[in-house]
Amino acid sequence: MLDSFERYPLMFGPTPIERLDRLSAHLGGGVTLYAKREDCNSGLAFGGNKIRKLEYIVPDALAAGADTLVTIGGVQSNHTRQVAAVAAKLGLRCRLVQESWVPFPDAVYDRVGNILMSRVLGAEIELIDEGFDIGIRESWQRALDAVEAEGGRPYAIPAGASVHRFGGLGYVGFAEEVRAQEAAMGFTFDYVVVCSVTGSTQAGMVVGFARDGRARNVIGIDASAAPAQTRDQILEIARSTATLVDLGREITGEDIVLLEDYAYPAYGVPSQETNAAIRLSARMEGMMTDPVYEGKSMQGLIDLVQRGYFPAGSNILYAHLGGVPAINAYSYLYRDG
Ligand code: 5PA
Repeated sequence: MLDSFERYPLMFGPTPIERLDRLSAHLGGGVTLYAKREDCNSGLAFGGNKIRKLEYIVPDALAAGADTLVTIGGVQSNHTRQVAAVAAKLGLRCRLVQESWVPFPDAVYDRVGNILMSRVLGAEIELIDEGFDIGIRESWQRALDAVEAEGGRPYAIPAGASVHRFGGLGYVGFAEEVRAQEAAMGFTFDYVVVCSVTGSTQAGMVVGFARDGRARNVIGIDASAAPAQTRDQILEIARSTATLVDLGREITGEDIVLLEDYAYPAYGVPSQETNAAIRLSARMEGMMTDPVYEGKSMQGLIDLVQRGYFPAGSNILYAHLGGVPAINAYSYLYRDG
């Protein structure tokens, strides 16, 4: 589906799929859980899902003759950290707009984790006091204009590398990679569980798995706490990506499954149940997840298994999209483990 698109390799290669035996058994053994370790996909500042997306965006930035990548996220954005690492690797400059998307009071929230790494990676960072919004932001537009005014050639990467015409391609590639791994392993996954906020991860998967009739087997877990906007954005990106890759059929609202029950109390703020899920997957599998994204999709996965959402015997693939560096900004919550 992707042969006609240029890809700039930034990952180690296909990401490993790991069986989660202890967690599966702990949850009753009725289904088998696996994790696809997108969190270990690259040597670029701990990697994560944006690296896979950026493989299809970087060729366009290079072709445009850009000298500065400009993007936006929250203070503890994983996306901005990954863009900073990619810029460093390519020898480009990086300008990050980091907004106050998360109402979290940890004293060193803007000093540790992702933002610490982005600073070390050499990005120029502007902190802006604006609340959560995955849409196109004025602050980002101003940063693009500022780079131009300084004589630079900015390349615009929207929040989460999502609303970019190539933003969905990386996770179409994920589905193709999973299909190849399924062929080698001799079985297919019945469900894929994925965390959604800006939408192109799930959108790409929906398009990629639509090819063999599995669009609705991609179970999105909303972590935005603004699910209507996230759902619209997933659908919009999936539709345009389907056209781009010549899927041969339209994507409709029916193809998008987004569960809204786990994002509470707010974007970037974990509930007690999210923290319990983070501890459980850590203690069962040695697999770390974070309080903003993967802890919430892990909570969703655990809850859905416990509620019997998946038929007995299902093989379920949890897409681990990265994000663990942010846990450092929540140190007080985990002071006793
Ligand atoms: C992010 C996003 P999408 O934005 O493609 O829906 O992916 C959600 C997601 N897991 C899931 C992790 C670890 C993520 O980092 N992060 C954003 C960021 O700024 O880091 C785009 C919001």
